[in-house]
Amino acid sequence: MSLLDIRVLGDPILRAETTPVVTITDEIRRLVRDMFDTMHAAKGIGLAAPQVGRSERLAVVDVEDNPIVIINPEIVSAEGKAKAEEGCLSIPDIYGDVERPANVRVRALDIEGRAFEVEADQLLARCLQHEIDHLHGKLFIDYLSVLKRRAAINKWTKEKEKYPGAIRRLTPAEVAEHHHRDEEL
Ligand code: K1U
Ligand code: ZN
Repeated sequence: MSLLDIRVLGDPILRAETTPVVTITDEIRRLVRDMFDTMHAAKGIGLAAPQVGRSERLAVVDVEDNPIVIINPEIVSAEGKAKAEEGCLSIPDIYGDVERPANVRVRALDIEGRAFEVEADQLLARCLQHEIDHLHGKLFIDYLSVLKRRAAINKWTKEKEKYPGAIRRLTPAEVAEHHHRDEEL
């Protein structure tokens, strides 16, 4: 098991389009496992490939102990509107209210390459949309009003000094807590 470094705002990979996955290789399966481990260690509910420096179109989510891998995901329908606070593992300590469709249906491939659909509301709907945005180079701060976005970016100007090279390496405490949890399971 490996914990991966997380790329933070400023790394151009977070703004790039991803490439669809054509073949689910052993290497992709290992990447997915490492992404779940990294997401759990960082206490996130989602993680997209660009956040760990990869350009494949895939992400993992885990809301209320329901781990889901989405490969080449697409939103096939979206309804309603809901506003709630979001954070991002690639913009630590910055938060903002984002309005998004309240309900979505997402079509994707699972880790075996089988097509499936998931219908989601509440936090899962928000998380799926946040992760699919990452796969198209979009970040939650892009939805903020001009003033709130400017405030978030100003705060980030100071925060980013903690992440030389735009890399967030999980702290020894985060890694140790993760290993401890792993042993208990
Ligand atoms: O992609 C990411 O950066 C992960 C991000 C996903 C996300 C959080 C909140 C709303 C939508 C999507 C996070 O997991 S940040 C951690 C966090 O803010 C959170 C953790 C548990 C519950 C709710 C939020
Ligand atoms: Zn994010």
